[in-house]
Amino acid sequence: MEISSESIAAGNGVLGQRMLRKEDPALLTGEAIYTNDMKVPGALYMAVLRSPHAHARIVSIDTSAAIALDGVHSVYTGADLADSWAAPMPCAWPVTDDMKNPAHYPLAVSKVAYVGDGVCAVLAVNDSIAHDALDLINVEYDVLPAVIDLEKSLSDDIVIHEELGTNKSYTWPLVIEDNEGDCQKAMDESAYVVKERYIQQRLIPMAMEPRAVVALPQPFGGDMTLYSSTQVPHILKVMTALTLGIAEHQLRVVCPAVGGGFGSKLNVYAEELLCVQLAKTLKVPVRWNEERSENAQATVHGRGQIQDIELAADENGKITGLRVRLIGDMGAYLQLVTPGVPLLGAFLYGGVYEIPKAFDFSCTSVFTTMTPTDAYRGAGRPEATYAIEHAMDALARKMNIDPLVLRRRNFIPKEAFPYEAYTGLVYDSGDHDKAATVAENILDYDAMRAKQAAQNVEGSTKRLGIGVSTYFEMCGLAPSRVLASLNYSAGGWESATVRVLPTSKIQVVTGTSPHGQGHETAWSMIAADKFGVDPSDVDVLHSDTAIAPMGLDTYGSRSLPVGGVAVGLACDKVIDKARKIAAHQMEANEDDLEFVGGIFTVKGSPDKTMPLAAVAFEAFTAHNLPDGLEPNLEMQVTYDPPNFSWPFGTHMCAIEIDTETGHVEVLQYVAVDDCGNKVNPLIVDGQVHGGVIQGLAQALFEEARYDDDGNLLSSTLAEYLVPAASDVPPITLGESVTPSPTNSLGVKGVGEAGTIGAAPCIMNAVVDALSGLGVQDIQMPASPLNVWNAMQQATGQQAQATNQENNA
Ligand code: MCN
Repeated sequence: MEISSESIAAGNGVLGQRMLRKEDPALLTGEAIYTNDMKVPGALYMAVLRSPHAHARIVSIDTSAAIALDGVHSVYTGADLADSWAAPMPCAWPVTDDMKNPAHYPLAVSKVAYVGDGVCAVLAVNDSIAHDALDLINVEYDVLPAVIDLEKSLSDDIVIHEELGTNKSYTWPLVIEDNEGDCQKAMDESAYVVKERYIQQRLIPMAMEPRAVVALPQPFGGDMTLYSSTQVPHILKVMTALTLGIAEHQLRVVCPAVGGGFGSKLNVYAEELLCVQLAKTLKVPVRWNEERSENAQATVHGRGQIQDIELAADENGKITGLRVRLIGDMGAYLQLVTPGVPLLGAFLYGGVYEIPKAFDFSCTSVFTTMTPTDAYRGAGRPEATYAIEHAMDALARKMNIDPLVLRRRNFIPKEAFPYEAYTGLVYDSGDHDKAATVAENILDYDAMRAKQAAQNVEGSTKRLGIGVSTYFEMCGLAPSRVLASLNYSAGGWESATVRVLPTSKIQVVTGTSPHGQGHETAWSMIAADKFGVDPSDVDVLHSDTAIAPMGLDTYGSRSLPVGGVAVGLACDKVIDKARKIAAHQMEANEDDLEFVGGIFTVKGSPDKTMPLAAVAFEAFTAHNLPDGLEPNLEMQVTYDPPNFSWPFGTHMCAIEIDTETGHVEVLQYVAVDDCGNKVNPLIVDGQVHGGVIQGLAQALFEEARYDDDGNLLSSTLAEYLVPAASDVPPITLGESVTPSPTNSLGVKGVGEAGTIGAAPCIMNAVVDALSGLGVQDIQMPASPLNVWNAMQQATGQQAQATNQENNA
């Protein structure tokens, strides 16, 4: 550890130190055990036959040749298992009372609805035999037309789930009180109105580790342990128990090391349910490991929205009204939180600006014959931020003013916080001008604009673009009662248990489930800071429902502002109890005790001391405790925050476009992400770097492409371009710290911040570089082809306009 014990003993604390992550040596040296590394004697290997058609009826299935293959144990169709499920696969977010949700089972029974839909499960003695057997299964399909286009889907010409009678799942309006239709008035009467359509292309999350499952029936008791590469062991346990109709206390879910998820492992998947069900029936372990192309088809996708946005402003550019109409692409079925994703963005279309109640939002979501969509880093919030920030740039162009100047005219001022927004939500704190100023100074904004003016002259083949984006993020995904008002089925609390062991080492048990975020380090630092010990003296236990029975897991950048705060509060409770024991032992009044650097001292009597280690041992032996006090130093806290956590920030970048190839090069990237107090700035920096690259990936590289027949054209890493190390630009991080006033650590989440700011920042720069050539907008990703086409189209239109002028 880089922090000296002298410094800790002096009460200097460890919070805010750039400590290396404890978990990394095992991850980096290959010692960490991932689900697929587990050795499980006697396990059967599962492989899933997937539909090659986007939309088809299953006419017949012949499994005889597969069953006859040496090493195959058994083959199951959807019909074979139809009676195994107590309930369909879960969707935990029925956003409206009339939402349409087709019954969805782990294997399709009569119809498939996307390429990759599971049709049969093979169990064999090893993985390769299981996969070989898939080729021997003969399925006769009656192929139906695919539904790929969201607007065509809404017309219901081809209904995917006939029992629903429509492809529309729901329409959800954000109802603003006292609004009285002001939005239309603003559109009719304001000096400026921009009306834009943006497409949020589908993205494939591509976690480094694809999914993997081991279901292990325990001998004697009949209980089951499910090992899964998931972000949500607790939610998975409850949902698996409900779907299979088994007793929850007889199921234990464990996540070994998990190689990333980015939201895609916040789910309950068919393969998890199949493995548990088959292991339970056969009383042998059943395991499954996802292949990379299978991951592209069978793990949820992200984004997938059409956004129509109208932004009205007065003659000074002050926003007067905002209207948003979304069409959300749900894919073939509703997964765990599919319908709720657009709602998470609904509250953020106003960005960091003073928006009047002249706001009108609704989202209509439709089924298509593509892989289901669900949460992907940011989940609704990057989409919303993209729309408002890209529209702000369109407005600035229309007004012919600098986009940063326009933003500043609309910022919610620092003095206005806590600020009740047009949506009724209260933003707890913010200082947008500061974040923008820090970014502006790092980029040297004015000098960059001057450089741009000199460079982007007629005939220049390297055009400079400057991008700006700002954001507010609603994260933490709590409090529970607000989630209830959105029809979300779970709460937003988190649980922590802290115990000081007899030898004074500390154990923290958390309900969060890290999969790359470094909670072992960060939670150790929180406890070490509270107890005045070295973080290496703290052990963090997580991701096993037998050890951490209560929890709501990791997503929505909730772990620190909810779970980490719970850890801090549990430490406080333990210290309160230790204080009683120390006071009793030292025959002092507990109010007269100070606790600094792990030692209780009687105020004014520096010789009268008792270290935490001695208190812990007294608590353990329980020979001389105050009357009525229970032995041991262990406390539990379940924390439900009073508000969401509201990080914010400004991103800026400079890019250069080669007009002869359409290639975009990011020259410089600046991110100022204010996440309140930082537990570990090194982890925060890493989270922002990763997040920025994911936003940049949406802007420049990634797209899940389908053909008209519903075939996924980008199911390998050769076709689905994730950025390589050489694509990563220099990133400079600027400092802004505005502590959250709503939690005891003053922290806000940061896990998604980078992603939220980055895509609009890059795309604003791309359009900025080319607007002088007449380019109005470019569809993401701004690949060389899309950029080149946009330039050709704009140049063509300009030439046509000049011809028309000349002819007139
Ligand atoms: N942190 C801090 N100080 C702050 C804020 C955060 O030190 N003020 C630290 C926390 O202590 C924690 C980390 O930053 O170690 C992230 O904390 P938080 O913002 O609470 O986010 P979560 O831990 O809940 O992580 C979820 C978030 C999400 S939603 C996605 S998606 C995501 C992400 O984190 N997926 C990731 N980061 C990822 N990082 C990796 N490596 N892999 C993923 O799949």
